[in-house]
Amino acid sequence: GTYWYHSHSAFQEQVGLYGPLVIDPIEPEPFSYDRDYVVMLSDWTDLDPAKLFARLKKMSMYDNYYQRTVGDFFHDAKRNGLAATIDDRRMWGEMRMSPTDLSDVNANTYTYLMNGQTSLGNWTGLFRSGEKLRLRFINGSSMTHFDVRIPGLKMTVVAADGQYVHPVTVDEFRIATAETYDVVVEPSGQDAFTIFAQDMGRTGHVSGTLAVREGLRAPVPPVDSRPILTMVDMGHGGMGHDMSGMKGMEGGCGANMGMKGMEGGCG
Ligand SMILES: [Cu+2]
Repeated sequence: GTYWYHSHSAFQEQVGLYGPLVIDPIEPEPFSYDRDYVVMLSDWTDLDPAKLFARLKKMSMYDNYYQRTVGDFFHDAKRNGLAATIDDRRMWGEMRMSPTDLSDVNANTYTYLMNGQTSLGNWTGLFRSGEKLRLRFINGSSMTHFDVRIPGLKMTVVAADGQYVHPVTVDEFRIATAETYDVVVEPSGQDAFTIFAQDMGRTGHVSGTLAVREGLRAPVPPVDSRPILTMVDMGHGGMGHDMSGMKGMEGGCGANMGMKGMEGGCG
């Protein structure tokens, strides 16, 4: 299956001490493919990671360029009522959190990489039309959750974290830090397809290409509009803390935002 290794010493992982591990199975696999590629996503910065960490300790919202403003307050008050808006601001204030805080460090600091290349570097995996490709996605980032899609192609997820899963066909998947997903795709009808990975907070992306030869590109979509967190995402769905409520919240988190990182807070 698809795995990876990384250092747990100091900040060595942030500076690139990691790599993919592919373990060939003894038994035949329950799916077939003609070629496979590792697609490893990561978040790079030229900053000394110790300095980055120190900055986070002093000002955790340094990278959050979308803090809510007084204008947002009046807009929300008009839409939701003054009392509800004050209540909302009080709840966030008491948690000392922000509904626009989706990741502490984002593309305002990081450059996202695909197999060590920027979008300009355009990592390319070759295929012949009609071939089945197995893409071994690995999130080797330090703290970035990516939403991944290949416009024009369905992806069939066949393994997660190195374990086979009942195949599920999707247009997009979210991959949290350290997770791996193996997907099978069958590119045809076009010479090039873009592999597009945008961060969960929609501050940036990295792209690569599946193509019939080197040097091709397909259109790269714009980054989607950014989400705003709600109390449900924070595990405060107003359902109390009984078990039935907790169950509902897990669903709410997954379905609403797909916030993998928040599941701990929900369940
Ligand atoms: Cu680890």
